[in-house]
Amino acid sequence: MKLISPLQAERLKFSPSLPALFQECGSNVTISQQEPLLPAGDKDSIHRKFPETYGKPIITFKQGGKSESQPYNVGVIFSGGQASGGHNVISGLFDGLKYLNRNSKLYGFLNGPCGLLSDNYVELTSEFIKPFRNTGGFDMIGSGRTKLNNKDQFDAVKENCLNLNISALVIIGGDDSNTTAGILAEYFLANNISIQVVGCPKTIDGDLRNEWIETSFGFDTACKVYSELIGSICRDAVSAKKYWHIIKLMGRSASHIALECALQTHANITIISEEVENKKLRLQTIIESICSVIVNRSRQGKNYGILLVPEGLVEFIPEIKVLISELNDLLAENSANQEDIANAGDTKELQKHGLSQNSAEVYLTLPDDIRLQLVMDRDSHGNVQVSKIDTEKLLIQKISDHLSNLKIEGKYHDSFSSQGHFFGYEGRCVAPSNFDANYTYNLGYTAAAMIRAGETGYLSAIKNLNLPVSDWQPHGIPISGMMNMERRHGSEKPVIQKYLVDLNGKPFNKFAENRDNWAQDDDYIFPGPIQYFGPESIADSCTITLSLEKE
Ligand code: FBP
Repeated sequence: MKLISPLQAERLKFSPSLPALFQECGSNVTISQQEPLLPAGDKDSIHRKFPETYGKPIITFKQGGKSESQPYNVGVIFSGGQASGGHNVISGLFDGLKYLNRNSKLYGFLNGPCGLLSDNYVELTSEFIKPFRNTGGFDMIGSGRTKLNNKDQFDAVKENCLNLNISALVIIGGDDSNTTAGILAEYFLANNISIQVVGCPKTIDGDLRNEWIETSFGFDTACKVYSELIGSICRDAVSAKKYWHIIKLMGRSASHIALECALQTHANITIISEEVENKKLRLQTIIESICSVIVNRSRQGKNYGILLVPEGLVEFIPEIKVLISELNDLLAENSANQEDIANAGDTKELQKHGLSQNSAEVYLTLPDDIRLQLVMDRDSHGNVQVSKIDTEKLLIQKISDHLSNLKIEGKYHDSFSSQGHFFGYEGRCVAPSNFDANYTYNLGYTAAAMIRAGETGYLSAIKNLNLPVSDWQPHGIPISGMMNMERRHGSEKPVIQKYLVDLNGKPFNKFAENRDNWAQDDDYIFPGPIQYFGPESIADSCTITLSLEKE
């Protein structure tokens, strides 16, 4: 038998809690239809793209009849980056389907959407799933980032599902993957293919969220892991009193993770990309405001501190955003060559290769390795891989330069010593917190209930997540109702709108009210590691973001 740690062994025994409704009748529920959910904008365009699923109602559940339901054959995939709790979505889905009929079958397609295309699958039996219950990671069936976006792919999915008599597909993914779930549901309905499609909201980034989806799974666990690490670094900083720690936190676009970690730890400075964009703060302005905190703290004898930086920052700094967009266009159209731009030594030469004068000047102010990352690290569409840019190193370099100038001017008298960190992958596959373990299990269980109800083009969701699990309310949200039109790769596409930090929202306000104090005082909080056992107030807590938003 494979050796597992004592914690793993205890964690396997964890039995996720169920909301009152599922406790009473399992997944054998019927639905009550609520108001139709229409998209907030672009109604006509979205109606044209989703004639079959447009205007579907939000659904809630009530006790079903006693009769045993038919057996279901269901397929499931993970799509995109890992997020703690994925295995419990599958466990909940499996248990929900077996509750409906013990002859139901669940097939896991391997390594994400590409497994659906290549018919690469495994049957998920009770024995197969058992060792993965309450564990982190997506290794039960793997994940991937292949995009399903054309008719040939949709037909391959249909073929491979029908060969296994699969009548429902569950897609566990973020905003893009659930957009695909909506498009696939529409395609199947329009072509009389009887395969239901149900999505589940996953991403540590916390940006698949709206009025109906209170949070995406994995956000809770990831923030708890990062906050533990940040708390430990705060303690080290205040003990050693010699370093500024510049910590980049995962979250490709939105700054929810950075904001939550700031609320959990009271780090001295946290940059929120959405505020940078809103106030049109240039890189130099950001650097000057960071340095003013460093100088003030140094005057109080505190030549140390912690700065949190969201991973996606550079794309929100106005002049860098323009530069990235120009580079994307030039390199995607192949009208410029990566090496030519990388080797260009002055603005004239850069302009010759297609950059505007402003962007050429901005480009030349960046450190060499950042320039190379901007030009050479491209994704398959030719776009800059923003998540691979060493933003923490960029800031360290710029802060050092500015402080040296202040020193020459006699305004700063210390020496700046820094440590750069990136917290990302270490937070995505940890054994899910109790919150995520319960949430994900119930998302899977709700997906089974939605399959039982015969619904398609829906996202599995749960309301009242700040309350005890018994008060949680499972429901289904029509994906077409969450769409808006966005320009992607040169044309207007329907996509689920990404939720960025709301600068009028309670979590940001709480941060904004306190940040001046956190900058000057050592008001650090040390959340410590995730607790799986012990007092509910510790082991079952949800994020500060969620509790403030639901206040
Ligand atoms: P998803 O949106 O697919 O869940 O992924 C989010 C994320 O973890 C980002 O925070 C990060 O920028 C990115 O994935 C990293 O991607 P990769 O795993 O491909 O390196």
